[in-house]
Amino acid sequence: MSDAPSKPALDGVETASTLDAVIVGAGFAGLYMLHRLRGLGFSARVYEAGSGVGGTWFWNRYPGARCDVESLEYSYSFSEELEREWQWTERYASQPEILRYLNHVAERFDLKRDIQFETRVTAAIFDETANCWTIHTDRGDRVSAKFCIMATGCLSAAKVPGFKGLEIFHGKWYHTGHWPQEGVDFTGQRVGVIGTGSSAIQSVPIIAGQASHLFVFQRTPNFSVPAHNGPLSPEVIEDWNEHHAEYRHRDRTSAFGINFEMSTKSALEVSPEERQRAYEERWRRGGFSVVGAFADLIFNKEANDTAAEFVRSKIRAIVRDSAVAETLAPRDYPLATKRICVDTGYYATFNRDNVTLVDVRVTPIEEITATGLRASNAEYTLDSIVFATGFDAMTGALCNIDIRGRGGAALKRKWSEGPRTYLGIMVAGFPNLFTITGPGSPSVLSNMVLSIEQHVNWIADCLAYLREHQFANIEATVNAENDWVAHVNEVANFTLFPLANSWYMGANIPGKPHVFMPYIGGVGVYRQKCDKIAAEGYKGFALSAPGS
Ligand code: FAD
Ligand code: N01
Repeated sequence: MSDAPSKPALDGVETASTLDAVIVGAGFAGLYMLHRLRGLGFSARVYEAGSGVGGTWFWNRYPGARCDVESLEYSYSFSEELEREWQWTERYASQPEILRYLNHVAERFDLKRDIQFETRVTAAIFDETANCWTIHTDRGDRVSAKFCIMATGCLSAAKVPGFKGLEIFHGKWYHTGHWPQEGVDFTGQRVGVIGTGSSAIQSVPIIAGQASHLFVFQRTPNFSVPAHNGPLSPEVIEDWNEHHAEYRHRDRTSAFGINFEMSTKSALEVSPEERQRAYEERWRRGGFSVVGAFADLIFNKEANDTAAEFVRSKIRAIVRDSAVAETLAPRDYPLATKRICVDTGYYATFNRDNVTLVDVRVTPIEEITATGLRASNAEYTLDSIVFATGFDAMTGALCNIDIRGRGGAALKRKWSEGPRTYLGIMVAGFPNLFTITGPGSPSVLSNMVLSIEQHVNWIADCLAYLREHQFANIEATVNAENDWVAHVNEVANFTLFPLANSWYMGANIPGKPHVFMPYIGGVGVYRQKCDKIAAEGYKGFALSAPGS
């Protein structure tokens, strides 16, 4: 395969070069993909819109940002040396620590020399005659590559709602997913946070500690469980160092890619006392563990109601004002069918005198004004507005690129009624285009670093296979794609997930089709399927020789 290097383009200058692969994005996925391809002797270049590596952890610098999968698990497992030399300090690492880690990885494996920063890929066009992808960037690059690998992230297309009047606001406004690198000090300010998803739930307690007054504008309350974050003890670290191979294997074969002890009992088969004990014990442990308290919580509404009521009772116990507690208590969707949040002091923040919860279901936001925000019943004077309003998840970053496959067909058009993929890795009609953690894979329903490693390894092995067997192209067949989409839906409909208006369903973006996008069959089961398909000579994919 070609190893011709090419120079980065200057503004407005076009370069034409042929690489084996272009990778878009330099987060966890893009970095490891580059490392694997290099190891196999492929030439590859990464284009990254940001000015540094890290992806999610480069952009989301809002106060309180940290992972909610435990640090020891939310990290790469591909290098034993890396595993041994990096020491996490907290149960849930903060954004700065994860960003330091990713910079360490980039430097340790000498990745930055093949990454072109501050360069956004605008189009990727499949040239059927030359049998390659042409990638266009906003800096004028035009590069051809045999393979195009999208590592663009599932939660990277930040969404600011189209409120009337934002352009006339005299104060400052921010989106949590595009936080200024220099940080923001809200000391003494009147601040409005719009949204109550994970980003808000992490940032609200900290902003409340700085602001003179904080208004939290809530449309839908979220279920949140305590993180019980803290320093990692020497015993925990020692245990991990000794047993991580075993723990990583356990995670890879599990349902969600994390140490998630799942009870085998139904919530409905035990006594109320036993149920309460189980929930209390999980609440004490913290993190996602409450969802594993019983085997049927994500399948059976009645069972789920018992867990949801338990969390509501905790909210009532923490929040002193009973009306505020009731407003914070979710009722209209089952627990965990929107991503459950993991917090440090979120509900207790509403006991502070300088914090006001505004229910925008009752009093909708009408417009942003020069001095703040007008809801239907009141005007709020604000110095700063924080949009914690989420992302055009899973498909947003891909559809923001003009991706054209065979016959000039646009991916965005193909996905206009919901994403269609085979395994979440490839799309029929788009040969040699790969999507890491794409829709139709476990992706956002899992420990994403683990799912990223699985996809990257599968793609790297696939490219090596094609080279070894002298195939030029790989493409998902329409039949395989149809069967996979049907399977993804069938499994989702077995659960309570489709009952929530969540971003998993595309429900947070006006006009986006309501389709459950990730695959909930479990990461262990999914991995087996992917491995079997590869072992059977890439069943469901059409492989073709050069020129055929
Ligand atoms: P990203 O990290 O999103 O990186 C994608 C990169 O692609 C970005 O840098 C972006 O700039 C770049 N890009 C996109 N489009 C283009 C383009 N057209 N041209 C050039 N560059 C482009 N997951 C977990 O499993 N556990 C957690 O605890 C967890 N915490 C999270 C906390 C926050 C605040 C958020 C937002 C997400 C969290 N996630 C978590 C999900 C997280 O996104 C993944 O875990 C992981 O970081 C994704 O890595 P990635 O490389 O696939 O994508
Ligand atoms: O975004 P979200 P997020 N008017 O979409 C509200 C990961 N993550 O950035 O629910 C008023 O969850 C919206 O209301 P509603 C994690 O996977 C992880 O918080 O649509 N409100 C909702 O309350 C997470 O799930 C961590 O009714 C509006 C909020 O904004 C994902 O990223 C931390 C509105 C958006 O919540 C996204 O989380 C952060 C409008 N017009 C993120 N539009 C960890 O803890 C939207 N909202 C690891």
